[in-house]
Amino acid sequence: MTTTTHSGPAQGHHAGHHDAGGLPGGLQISQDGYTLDLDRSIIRPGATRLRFRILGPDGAPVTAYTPLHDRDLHLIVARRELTGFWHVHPELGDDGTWSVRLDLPGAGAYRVFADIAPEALGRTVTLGADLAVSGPYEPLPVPAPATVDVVDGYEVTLAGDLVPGEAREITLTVHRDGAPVTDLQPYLAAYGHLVVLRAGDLAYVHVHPDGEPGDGVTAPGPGITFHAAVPGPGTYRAFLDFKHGDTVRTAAFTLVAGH
Ligand SMILES: [Cu+2]
Repeated sequence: MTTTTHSGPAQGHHAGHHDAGGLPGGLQISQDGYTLDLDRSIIRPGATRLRFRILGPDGAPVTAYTPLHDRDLHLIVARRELTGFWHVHPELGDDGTWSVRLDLPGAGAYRVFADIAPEALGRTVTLGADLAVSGPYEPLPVPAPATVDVVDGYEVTLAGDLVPGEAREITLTVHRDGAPVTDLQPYLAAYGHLVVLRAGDLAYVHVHPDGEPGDGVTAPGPGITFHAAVPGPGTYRAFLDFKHGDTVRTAAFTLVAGH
């Protein structure tokens, strides 16, 4: 999934695996009758409020959703070069308008993903739309392949390979000051959320967490295990959200699948 990879009642029915064309999720602004309708597709750098609606097959804003990992909608924003990533949870107004505060730091090309399970659809769909932040900017290369990232003093290591067309186990291990972190906090019903995006077209790869807090077998670190299936060869960027010390942090990795 999602996933962030989102479980819940719709788990196992994530978009990207089941649509007729076999397309990965996130590539389309409109899919399965549902459309991501951004209020604005060009914004200025800095703090702003992004508003959007999910339009249903009848053209009306959707207000009934099945929660995925405790939320009705997960919004992912990424720079197209995959050098920036935000995972936020907008609020739904009575009129079907979602709204969220965003603080995108600089000009550039961004992609917005809405991960949802409309109640009437009965499964997950990931819609994607372009968002431009105005101003001059210099495109950057996708970060080089790396399986270790350090964020705020946490060293996160990724083990596992991505193989096109196969569900593979990926384990992320969290250390701090050289010691394994064994008291990760649940965040949205999991010890970690992993979103994997393909460089070049930003295909959104669904990732399923292996186990969840309170199931009696899943330890709160240092390892967090996922199953990921990438749709083809290419370069992928994986973003892990994890919570410790009451703060959610994101570690990022670049992986090459196949060939
Ligand atoms: Cu989320």
